[in-house]
Amino acid sequence: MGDDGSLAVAWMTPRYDPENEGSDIYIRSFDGDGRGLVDVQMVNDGGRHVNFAPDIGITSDGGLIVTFTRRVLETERYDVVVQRYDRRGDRLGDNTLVNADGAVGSSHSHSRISMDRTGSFTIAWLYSLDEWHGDIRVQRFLSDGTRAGEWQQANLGGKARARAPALSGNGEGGSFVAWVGDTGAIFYQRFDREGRRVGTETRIAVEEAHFADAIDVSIDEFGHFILAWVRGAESSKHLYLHRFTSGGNPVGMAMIAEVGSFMGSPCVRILPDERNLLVYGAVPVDRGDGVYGTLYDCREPFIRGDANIDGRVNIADAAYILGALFATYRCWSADAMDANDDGELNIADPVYVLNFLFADGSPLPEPVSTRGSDPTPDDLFCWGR
Ligand SMILES: [Ca+2]
Ligand SMILES: [Ca+2]
Ligand SMILES: [Ca+2]
Repeated sequence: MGDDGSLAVAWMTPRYDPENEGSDIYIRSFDGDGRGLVDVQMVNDGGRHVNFAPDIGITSDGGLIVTFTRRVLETERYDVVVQRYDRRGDRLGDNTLVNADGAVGSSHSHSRISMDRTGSFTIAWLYSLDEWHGDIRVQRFLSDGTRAGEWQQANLGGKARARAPALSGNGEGGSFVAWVGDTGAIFYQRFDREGRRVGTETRIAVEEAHFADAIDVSIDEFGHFILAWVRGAESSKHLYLHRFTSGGNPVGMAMIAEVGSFMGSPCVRILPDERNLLVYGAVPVDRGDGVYGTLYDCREPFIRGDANIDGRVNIADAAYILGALFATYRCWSADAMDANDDGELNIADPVYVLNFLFADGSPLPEPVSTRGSDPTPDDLFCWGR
């Protein structure tokens, strides 16, 4: 997505042609009102290649940058490729290799892209020597498509079996790379706009964040981030969402966003205005296969004190606020939990609810009878407490 609400999509299509094996990458883009900008067009050059796993970014001036994996059928070589477009959808240069080297037997694949406001961009991908050795590499590019310095290795494990790279940028050139490490845990590493490490490689200390098949991440301008990941057995996949502070501390509990027999790679985005978008391909329980999207909006109407958002205020809400303050309950609505509407979440809020319910205490501040918005805007947001 672009900052102006524009949307660009890239996808893979098999060729279904025995004379011309392989698959191709296509793109299309839309403006903020859903009108077409760039018509459908093929990104990859011809040839007996299987092109797959595309990712796409929108530059600040409306251009598109597409990255994908190219498997050459003759040699079984895997490379990561990038293609740039201007805002009209005209190609800027040709398909260009992202990985500088490509030794026989090694492979570069599963690239992800993040953009920043200056037009430069970052690509992270998986470099694997064999099925036991995988590294996550990161390369920054300037807006004209030239490399900015050397590639970096995100995981410090050396010959560890890292996989499933995910990437998000902070808009200023800094990037946030996440991956699944050889212990099955999810790790991340931040880089600054010069490609230098910021802090150290960090393990996500959440029990559910283990043995993920696919992950995605989105950071905001403050460095807070949301992680989405898929895990589970063959027949039952769970798609999790979890918020973290800029320091990497989990906020609330891991939320199960979907359960199903198939769960494709998730795509999560922190949008402006306290909203978060999750898109995923899935075969959910009780629903048909398809691509699903959910918008989580922290400005949603709420009832004061109704922390578990079941439409009623009772003792369960006091307990839920305590659970959110001192345990790992998910924060559904910070404003609902701010029972005394003083703009802070603390022990005074469940006490306020209990006094209201059982001790003839002060009435709850609006909105109370029907869901509404906060009449006293504050800095409360699901991120923090
Ligand atoms: Ca309730
Ligand atoms: Ca309060
Ligand atoms: Ca308020």
